[in-house]
Amino acid sequence: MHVVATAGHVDHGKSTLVRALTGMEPDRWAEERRRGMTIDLGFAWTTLPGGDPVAFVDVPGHERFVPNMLAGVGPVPAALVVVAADEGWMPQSAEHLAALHALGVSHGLLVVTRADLADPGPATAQAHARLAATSLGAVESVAVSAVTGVGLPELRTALHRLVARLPAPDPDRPVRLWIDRAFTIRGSGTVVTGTLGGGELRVGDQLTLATTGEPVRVRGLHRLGTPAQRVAAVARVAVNLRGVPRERLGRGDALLTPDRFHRTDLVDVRLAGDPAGDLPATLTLHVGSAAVPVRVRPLGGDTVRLRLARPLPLLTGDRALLRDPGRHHVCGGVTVLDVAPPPLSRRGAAAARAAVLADLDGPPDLAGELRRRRLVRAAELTRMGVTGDATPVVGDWLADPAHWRWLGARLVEEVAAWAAAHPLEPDAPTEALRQRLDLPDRALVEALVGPPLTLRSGRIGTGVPGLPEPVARAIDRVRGEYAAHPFRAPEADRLTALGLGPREVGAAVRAGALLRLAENVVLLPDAADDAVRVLARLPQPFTLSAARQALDTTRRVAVPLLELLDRRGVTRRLPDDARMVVGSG
Ligand SMILES: Nc1nc2c(ncn2[C@@H]2O[C@H](COP(=O)(O)OP(=O)(O)OP(=O)(O)O)[C@@H](O)[C@H]2O)c(=O)[nH]1
Ligand SMILES: [Mg+2]
Repeated sequence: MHVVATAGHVDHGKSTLVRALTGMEPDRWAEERRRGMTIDLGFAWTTLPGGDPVAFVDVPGHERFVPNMLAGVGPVPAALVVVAADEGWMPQSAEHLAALHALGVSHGLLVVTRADLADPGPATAQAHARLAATSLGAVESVAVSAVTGVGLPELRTALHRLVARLPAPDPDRPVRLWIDRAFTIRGSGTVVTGTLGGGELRVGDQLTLATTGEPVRVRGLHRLGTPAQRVAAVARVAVNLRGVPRERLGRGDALLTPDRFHRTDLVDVRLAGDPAGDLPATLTLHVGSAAVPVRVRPLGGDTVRLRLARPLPLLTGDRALLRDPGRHHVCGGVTVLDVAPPPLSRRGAAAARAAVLADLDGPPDLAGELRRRRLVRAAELTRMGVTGDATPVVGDWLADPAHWRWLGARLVEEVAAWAAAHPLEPDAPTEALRQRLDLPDRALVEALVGPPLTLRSGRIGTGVPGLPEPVARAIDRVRGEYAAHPFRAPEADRLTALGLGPREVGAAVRAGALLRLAENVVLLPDAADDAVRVLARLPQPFTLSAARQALDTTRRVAVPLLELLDRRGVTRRLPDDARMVVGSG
């Protein structure tokens, strides 16, 4: 299916044309038929000569209803620009064309209607010149009369050629169905309609409502008035929703593939045409079927920052338009450059930001996005509309390669700085390093560890932790003094006299220079293995007293030492409290 919108001044014959092409009534409301004027969007469809179905979104031409017109054309890729032969180019001909141009619509036809009332030549020439200067460019034109039927067969074949030129939709794109109507059908519940531009919908799909973020389920689908299990883009589609009352949704909301969109109320955009300086401070942003008031902050050049009155599910590269509702003036199109821009707090930040944005052109580019964001979760980039292949550094974190190398070097510096400030505890806690490097996740710090750094029980240090000189010297004295009685633990007083207070002893234990058996009971590190060799020579099993004598030590040392050996599994304690050596430690 293809979807084409109408455009053109009030009373120029848009609805009459759609009626003549489809045999369907686009003006749905009694008030529209009474006043002979379209107020809201109308929908009708037919089959083209090639067999392709085409659906029309018929828009109102009256200047009061331009917002309705914009909601209709927003998601539609092609337009029929309608001009009456007897009236020629008129104000809303110009405003509608400006809107199509702002949205970048590049496929269309010029239809000069009411050709039975006047020579279509002058209106055709006039309109052709206007269209040529826009995104539509040089389009085919057809003169028609709905009264005599002249030109309608030619229009059908021109439509066939037009839709054949439309780009193929991407079936893998996430769904973002901008809602243009919401109503209730008795027995079915809430139904919404819209133009599906990409992806596909299936009965049973779970989707997210853009405005509230709440989940909804597809209960049924209709395509051109017929029930369907699945509807692929491009299509006009009606979606029967489960789990949401009619009052909670309306035009401007959207149905989204869950977790694939970033709802944002702050975007940086590039303006097409008008320089930023001339824009009023408040405008209305039209995108899809949504219209949201925005505050405009010029950044510099052709870039501005928009603060939206409510968040929208926007993607990098989206086209939208800015309109001044007071002056009935389409100010121009915008291309979304960044849906999650950094705050501008410092002086001069706006100009710096404009310089960054100057290099962007809308279509998202992964390497560039990583360079600017430096560190970002893959899922977050996807939600911004940036896709591509990159290998995460850890989890789903993606990093700019140059930034990652810089962080690695910074980590080595920070670890060295920590060691210098904490000589007794030279390994730095990962959390402290995370804060120093201002990283969002501790896993990133751990992922940065590589030679010369090592990760040991939640701390990061270089190689084997060294001991400060005075502590190392004191340990050497202990070694000398206790060589003859390796199992006689030095008393606390003696340690203090050697310069080994509780902090120094702690550092030596962490560095593996002392073995702690209990509070205030330390031995040299090889004592445990030596003890096993001595005990293995005793008749098995042996008592605590026999062990104490063989090791030439006191109960203060023997009890915790044997418990340590039990824990290591080299001795086993028997029910009568005797022990035996069961292996060699
Ligand atoms: N003679 C003649 N009259 C036409 C033709 N097409 C439309 N009209 C008349 O022009 C008037 C306006 O037609 P509509 O189709 O309602 O115009 P519209 O562009 O849909 O108007 P809005 O939706 O209000 O913007 C109606 O009275 C139509 O009967 C035509 O080809 N020939
Ligand atoms: Mg109409």
